[in-house]
Amino acid sequence: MSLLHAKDLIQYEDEGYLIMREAFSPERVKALHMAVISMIDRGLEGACELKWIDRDKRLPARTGHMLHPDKYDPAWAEWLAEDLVFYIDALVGGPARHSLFGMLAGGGGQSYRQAWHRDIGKPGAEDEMDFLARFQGQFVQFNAPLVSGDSYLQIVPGSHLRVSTDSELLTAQDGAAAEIEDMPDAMVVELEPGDIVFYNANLWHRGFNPEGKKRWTLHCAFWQQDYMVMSHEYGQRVELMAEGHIERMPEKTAEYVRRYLAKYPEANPPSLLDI
Ligand SMILES: O=C(O)CCC(=O)C(=O)O
Ligand SMILES: [Fe+2]
Repeated sequence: MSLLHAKDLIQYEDEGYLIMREAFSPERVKALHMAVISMIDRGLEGACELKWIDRDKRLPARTGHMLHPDKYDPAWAEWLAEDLVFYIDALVGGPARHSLFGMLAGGGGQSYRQAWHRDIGKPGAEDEMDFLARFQGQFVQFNAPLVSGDSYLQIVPGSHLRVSTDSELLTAQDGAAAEIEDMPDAMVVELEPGDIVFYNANLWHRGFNPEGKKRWTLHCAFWQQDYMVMSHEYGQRVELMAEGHIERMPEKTAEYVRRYLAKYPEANPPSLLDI
């Protein structure tokens, strides 16, 4: 596991992303890869519900909630406890909580072209800058690929801390038709298994795999522990509290899940735009 230096934290703060190369051991990558294969096996048997790009070719579509009992694998939880918590807590400046744990998946030639977006930001709104500043350092998400040649995430470095430019707004309007050349200062994030990119989801960014190449990229999000569970991450309580489930997790992963449950509103979860 690589150490995190002050310069890495500054890079994350200023540029809104941090790439750590060879952050995880080959054994870790293998364990995660095997866990995806096992999840696909369970999906084919009907033991968990997966959406498919092509079932016969064992190509799952984007998958969420992989810490829920049906998709759970000790490999996910051990990775979180042993390798990731260290980075996540450092990047949100203190203890974090679980939010989302899943996998971006592609393959079979199925084109995947997202529009340029900020996940939370309010592009073009009058209070855009205040809104972005409110979230700075409070949450983090990451992409960690398990298949080589992962170059599907595109970002505009540094765009998380300033209002959107006219050309960003115009390019976003083009939706899936926009090309990378249309977005000023865009950068392709190139990763290999063992690497990880942490990023602020308010950067201008998109996923782009127009040729539908095989992609398995673990994709997870975490919030600083005091944040109330919001509508986009709501609805996981029953599954996470299944009998004996948290108890079988390594302690640090269990803590992340317990902190999610501790901030679970009984009703009416706030939307990201309300907080
Ligand atoms: O495909 C990716 O790497 C990015 C996905 C994304 O930005 C999203 O679903 O909001
Ligand atoms: Fe996004």
